[in-house]
Amino acid sequence: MKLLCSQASPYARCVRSLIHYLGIKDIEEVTVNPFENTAELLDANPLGQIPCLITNDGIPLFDSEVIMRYLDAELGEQQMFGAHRDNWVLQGHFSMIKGLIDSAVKLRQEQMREEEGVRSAFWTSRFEQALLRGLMQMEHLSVITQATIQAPQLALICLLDYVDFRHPELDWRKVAPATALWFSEMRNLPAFIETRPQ
Ligand SMILES: N[C@@H](CCC(=O)N[C@@H](CS)C(=O)NCC(=O)O)C(=O)O
Repeated sequence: MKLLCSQASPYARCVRSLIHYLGIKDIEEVTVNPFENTAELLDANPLGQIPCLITNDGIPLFDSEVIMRYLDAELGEQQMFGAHRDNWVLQGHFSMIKGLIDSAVKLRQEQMREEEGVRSAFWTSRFEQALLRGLMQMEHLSVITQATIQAPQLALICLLDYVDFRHPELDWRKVAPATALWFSEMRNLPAFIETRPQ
């Protein structure tokens, strides 16, 4: 199998961390810059987005959540999203964290606008506030007290590393000290050290 991905993408990092965490061996990671619109990426994913997994049967799979669910179901033990279809609390936590990754990426896109003048103070503040609200709520959720790693914990570590990497000015530790303490330990697990963006 082939994973079209990049080091910096937090969505690709979720998939790459899951691969390392589950000890999956037969996936070739191919670095792709989505903005170069390579034929390989556009043929597999007309959205032009990474990550995109091409299975051994040639089936292109995206987005990151679908790839994670596929790998967990086919090559894992259905441990990452829970074995029970009624595990809605976990699903809700995962959706929120995935939404926070969206906010962090949109904040980055806003900051990357070439001319300062076209950056929107409204959207910048809206994405920052969503991130801070979500992390404040995280303080009260079982995501940071559960001993095992499942999809929400894995995505949260990828989110927080990305926020520190791209948005060091965002003082999230002040509003989420328990999450910060949890993160300081979890981010050193091998699956996250091996996949951390430089
Ligand atoms: N919902 C998608 C989002 C993927 C995504 O936005 N990836 C970014 C890289 S971080 C990308 O490919 N951006 C290029 C674009 O949107 O045109 C997922 O979860 O995989």
